[in-house]
Amino acid sequence: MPGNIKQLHEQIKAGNFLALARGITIVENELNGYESLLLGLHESRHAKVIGITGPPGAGKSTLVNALLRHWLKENKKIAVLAVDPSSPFNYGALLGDRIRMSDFYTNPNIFIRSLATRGALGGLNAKIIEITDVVKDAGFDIVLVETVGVGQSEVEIAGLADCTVVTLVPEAGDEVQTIKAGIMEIANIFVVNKAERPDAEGLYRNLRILAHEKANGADETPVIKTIATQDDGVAELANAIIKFLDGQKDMPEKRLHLMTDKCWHLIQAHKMKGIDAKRLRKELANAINKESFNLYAFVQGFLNQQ
Ligand SMILES: Nc1nc2c(ncn2[C@@H]2O[C@H](COP(=O)(O)OP(=O)(O)O)[C@@H](O)[C@H]2O)c(=O)[nH]1
Ligand SMILES: [Mg+2]
Repeated sequence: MPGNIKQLHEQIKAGNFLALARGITIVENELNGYESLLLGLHESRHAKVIGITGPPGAGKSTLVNALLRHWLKENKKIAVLAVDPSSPFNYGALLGDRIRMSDFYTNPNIFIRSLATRGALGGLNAKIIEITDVVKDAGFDIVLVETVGVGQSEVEIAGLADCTVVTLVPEAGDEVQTIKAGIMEIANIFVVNKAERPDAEGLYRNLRILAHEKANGADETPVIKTIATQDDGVAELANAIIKFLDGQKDMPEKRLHLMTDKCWHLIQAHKMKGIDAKRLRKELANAINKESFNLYAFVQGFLNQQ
C-alpha cells in the first residue's frame, strides 16, 4: 500500500476523525489510492451496523438523534451515515437542541457523515458498502445508517445492517394492505413513531398481528411505539436493538445475497478496465455500415483485440 494511504489507514484505525472523513471521500470518489485503502482494511467485526429505514418524514433522523443521546450516556462510540436527500444537514441542528454544537463537533465519540443518494428518488449511496467498511475500521461500537425506504434500498440496507429498524408512522395507514409485503422480510424491529397520534394504535395492532403470523411460533419481530421528539420509547428501542444483536448467532443471510451482488459488480468493473469508450465508438462507426455487420461478432472481435 502506498505510504500516504498506509499512514491514513493507521490514523483511521487510531480513531482520527479527520483521517476517517478523508478516507470516506477517497473511497466515495475513487480518488488516488482508494483501492489500496480498501485492500488494506481489516474490518473489525466489533462494530455493529444498524439500519434505520422508512418513508420520508417518518422521524428517522429524529430517532437517530435520540438513540445517539441514549448511547452517548453509555459511553458508546457511534458513527452515523445519513443517506437522506431530504434532510442531509439536520443532525447538527437536532443534536444542538440538547447538546451544544461545539460539544458535539468535538465529541470524540460521535462521527456523523451525510452521503449523497444514488438516484433522484433516493436509494443508498453507490459506495455505501465500501464506506461502511472504512468506518468499521475506525473502532466504533455502533454504525447507524439512515436510509429512505424506497424499493431496492430496503433490500440493500437489510444486507448491510446487522439489525434493520423499519420506522412507520400512522399516516402510512393502519391498513394491513398498505404495509408492503417485503417489509416483513426486512424488519428486525418495527417502530411506530409519532405514537402520540390517535391512529397510531391501529398501525401498532396490525403490525403486531403481522409479526405474530410471520413468526409462526418463533420469536416475533418486536413492534415498539416511540415519540422520537420526546425521547419516548427510545430506551426501549435501544434495548430491543441490543437484545436482537446479542441474540444473533449467524451472519444475516441477506448479507451473502448483497455481497454476491457487490462481487458481481466489482468483477464487472474490473473486466471493463482498459476498455476505451472512444476507440469502441470509432471502431463501431467503421464497422456498422458494412453489409456483413453483426453486433455480437463485433463485440467478440473488439474484446479479442484487448
Ligand atoms: N409529532 C411528532 N413529530 C415527530 C416525531 N418524530 C419526528 N417528528 C417530526 O417529524 C418531522 C420529520 O422528522 P425527521 O426525523 O426529519 O424524519 P425523516 O425524514 O424520517 O428523517 C420533523 O418535523 C420531526 O420533528 C414524533 O414522534 N411525533
Ligand atoms: Mg432524515
